[in-house]
Amino acid sequence: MCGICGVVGHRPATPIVFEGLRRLEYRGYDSAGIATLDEGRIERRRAAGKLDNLAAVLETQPLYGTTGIGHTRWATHGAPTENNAHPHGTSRVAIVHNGIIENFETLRTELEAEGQVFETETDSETIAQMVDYYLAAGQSPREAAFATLRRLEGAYAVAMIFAGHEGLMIGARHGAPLAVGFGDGEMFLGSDSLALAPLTRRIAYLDDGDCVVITPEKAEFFDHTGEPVERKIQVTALIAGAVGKDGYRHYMEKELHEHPLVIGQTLQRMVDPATRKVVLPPLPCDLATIPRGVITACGSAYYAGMIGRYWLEEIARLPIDIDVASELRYRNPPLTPGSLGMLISQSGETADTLAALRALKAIGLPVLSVLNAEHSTMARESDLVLGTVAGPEISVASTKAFTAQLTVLACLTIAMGRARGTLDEAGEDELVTALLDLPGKAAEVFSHQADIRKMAGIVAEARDVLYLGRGSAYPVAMEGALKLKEISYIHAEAYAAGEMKHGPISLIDRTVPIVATIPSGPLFEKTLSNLQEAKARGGRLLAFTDEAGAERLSAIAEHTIALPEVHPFVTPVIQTIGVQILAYETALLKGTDVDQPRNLAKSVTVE
Ligand code: HGA
Repeated sequence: MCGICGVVGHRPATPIVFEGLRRLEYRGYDSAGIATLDEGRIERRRAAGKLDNLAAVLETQPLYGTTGIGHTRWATHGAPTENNAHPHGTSRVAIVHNGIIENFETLRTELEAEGQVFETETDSETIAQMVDYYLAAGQSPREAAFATLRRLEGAYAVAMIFAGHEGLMIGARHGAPLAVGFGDGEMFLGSDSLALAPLTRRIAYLDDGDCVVITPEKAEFFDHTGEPVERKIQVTALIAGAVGKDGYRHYMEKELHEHPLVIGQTLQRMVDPATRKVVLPPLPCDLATIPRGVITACGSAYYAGMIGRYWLEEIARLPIDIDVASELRYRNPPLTPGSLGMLISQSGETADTLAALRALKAIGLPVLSVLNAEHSTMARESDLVLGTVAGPEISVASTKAFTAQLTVLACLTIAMGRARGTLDEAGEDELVTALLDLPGKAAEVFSHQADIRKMAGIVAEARDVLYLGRGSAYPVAMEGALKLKEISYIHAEAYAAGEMKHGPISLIDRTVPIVATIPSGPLFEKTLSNLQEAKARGGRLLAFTDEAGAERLSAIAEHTIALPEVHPFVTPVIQTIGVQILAYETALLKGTDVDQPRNLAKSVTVE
């Protein structure tokens, strides 16, 4: 959340920073702004709303100079207005900030008492005012920045430029990501490698607590004690072309169509084609003997984790504790020593999941993370990373990362079952075959898109929608409801199908459609009975099933989608694609901003 981009060099800074912000806009789009040094003077342009508004401002009031910083905001403190937009600054300094300064009220009171005049409602402005205060007292930019950073509590990635100091930029990170890009006579700062992708492939990531002093020729890194340190330059494989829409109307549409590809790529990494065995890298624990697993994640990744729990418990007989990352550590659960911590995150930067990772490590659990961003903070702090190979996911609503996470969790389950003796060779072969069939079956789901669009016609008219599922189809229902809420702004709730009669059944009437995720298999009959109960009360049923379940469902449901027949193990993957397409089609009918829904941002780097 919140994107930061900066450059010091020899070319005009504004277009470079602006294009960097374009690639970071998925992280926040409440407002945007850029500051440059124009003949040594700080100049700022800011605008509320999306980057296009800033572009319009820059058109009439261009910004000159070769040193610049920019920001896309997802507001935490202060309304999303132009006045609260970053960069914040004075005549001496301009800063951009991602994170939350938790002691900002104390610092603000202190600075106001010293005569500093604040202009915004944000926590972030405290950083600018404190640096300004130290500069006014005669300190150098480096001294003022370091002195300020020592006073900050909370989380930050920050970039600063200083009046009269062309070619100087100072960055720092504590709990929020920041990367330095190395160019030819120019250097860059960015929230992630995506921001820097077309500018350079040579990137160094700041460690937590690091500070970096950047000039066009070099970057000097300092650790949290202020000691100079080296940070390795990595050559990233990411190319700019990977982040286009490829002719699709939205990134979400493109990413939905990438489901088969990313499942296939992820399997390629985890399954040996010669032996058809799942091969994991060396693990931080012995899978055969771990007593329990703890899964934690946020949002869609949490639902992927719930499906993982069904698999790990049923197939590998591993008891699983699971909770959302923002709650896990507050419960202070008495975790069994020797358990394996398992985290799931697309960005690897989600603040709540990162905090949970640290909490699990602090009590001595080994941590395995299922991550899409392999250069992320979580990747660095985990004992083992299983990569999801989904490529950049730009749409704020996650789609392909989810099925890639499921693919990894399915492979982990197989490896775990083998190690624990709950899955014999034939069983492993059957499940691996089911996985290898998945990319083709996932592609077949799109042949139902027109029918799902008809279903969306009903959903788009509703104010409230219920999603129902049993077993591993229950978290799929949760994912469907979340996706619908996120991008169509229609209220949706998911219930375990058997729970409906314990409360939500009172909601049912003609105006509340019920979306059921009901694959054929052992739970089919019981789920069908729950749907009959809803039907008997006037509920309009919309069902995602498969060819074997379609006939019975079409007798009671208004729309039935017969998704491709797959092994029961992998039905959640196929069903997920169905409910995600439903959310997308509904959002199209509602005319919402599919890729950048209101109030949201991807990569939630604040708690
Ligand atoms: N607290 C700052 C930055 C917000 C942020 O990083 N969001 O992810 C603000 O509200 O501007």
